[in-house]
Amino acid sequence: MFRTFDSTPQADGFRMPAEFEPHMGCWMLWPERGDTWRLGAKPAQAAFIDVAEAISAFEPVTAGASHGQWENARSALPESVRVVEISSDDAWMRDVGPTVVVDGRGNLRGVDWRFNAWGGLDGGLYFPWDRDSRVAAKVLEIERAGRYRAPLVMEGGSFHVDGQGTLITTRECLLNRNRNPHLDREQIEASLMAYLNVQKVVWLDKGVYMDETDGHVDNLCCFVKPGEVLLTWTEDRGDPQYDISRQALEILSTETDARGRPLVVHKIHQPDPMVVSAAECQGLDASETAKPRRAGDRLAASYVNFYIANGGIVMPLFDDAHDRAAMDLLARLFPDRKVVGVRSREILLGGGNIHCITQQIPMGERRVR
Ligand code: KQY
Repeated sequence: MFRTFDSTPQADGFRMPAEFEPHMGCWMLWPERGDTWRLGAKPAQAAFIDVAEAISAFEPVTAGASHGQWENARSALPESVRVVEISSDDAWMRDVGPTVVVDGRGNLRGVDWRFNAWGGLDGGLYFPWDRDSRVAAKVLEIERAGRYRAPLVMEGGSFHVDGQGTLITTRECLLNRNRNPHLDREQIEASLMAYLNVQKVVWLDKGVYMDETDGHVDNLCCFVKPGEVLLTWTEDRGDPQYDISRQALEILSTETDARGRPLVVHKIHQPDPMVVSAAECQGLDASETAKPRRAGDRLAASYVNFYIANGGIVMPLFDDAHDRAAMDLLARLFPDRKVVGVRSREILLGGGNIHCITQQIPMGERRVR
């Protein structure tokens, strides 16, 4: 195994780049569990293929698949996608993969967070999660990158950085008693600063309504460039999302970033509220160890859950009346990138979206350290 460092990225001069900085590539996992993905995961696999294909037009994509699914994944994914055998408990690479940090000399290392399936036995989404817990180390091994073992229980979807010292997250997730109950806010901030080399943490309150991750910020709000954020929004005051987005807007409008800049906030209107259908629930395998799905449950649909690739944006589409405006807005906010939409309801049914199933490896040449 490549070296695991006892120090921290901050002490060693490494930082997490923003997602909009250049990438070496992108990692994904292949979906297969029948209690997350309906109909034996076939519809989800089709959506993951669409995402992998879209991203691989911009940067190299690697997908991890289990021993039992490797041949199927290899034959189903485009040739441009490298498929390696990695076992996992599900397919959320954003959350189980490493957070890769860089120094100023082209060196890459990865942060391996502690993972407890979004809350462990206190509201977590499935049990066990031991295979997920080893995914980050395996990715770093294949990438020939050294590893930091971070002391925090958290997931890659629970924060975004601007690459210039600012991190955004939510209290609902990072201060949840089911993640790091022995740490207070200051101690969690200190760990974020040490492992991501940020200087300022902006705390939003809650994530998207009914988001089962305990409010991951990657479904609510992201940086589009330093000093500018994009926030999911609704004009419907009767929708529970209204107060959540309104409150986030108030915080973002009064905050400054690590460099003292006020934040410019762009709003992106959410798709119309959507729920799980009875037929979709019936397609799931019965399970006593995963979160049950019920017909009529609201889905945490958001256009913010997109992936920023080299020269591209791969964004979720929902066959919704707001799809067009969302695409146009992203094209305006990212004028140097091509915006590609992928119909992603099958990913949403599993509880996340395109950002949640992807993890970027930032640019760097010198990995064996
Ligand atoms: O939001 C994410 N980053 C992951 C969603 C996980 C949902 C598990 N059912």
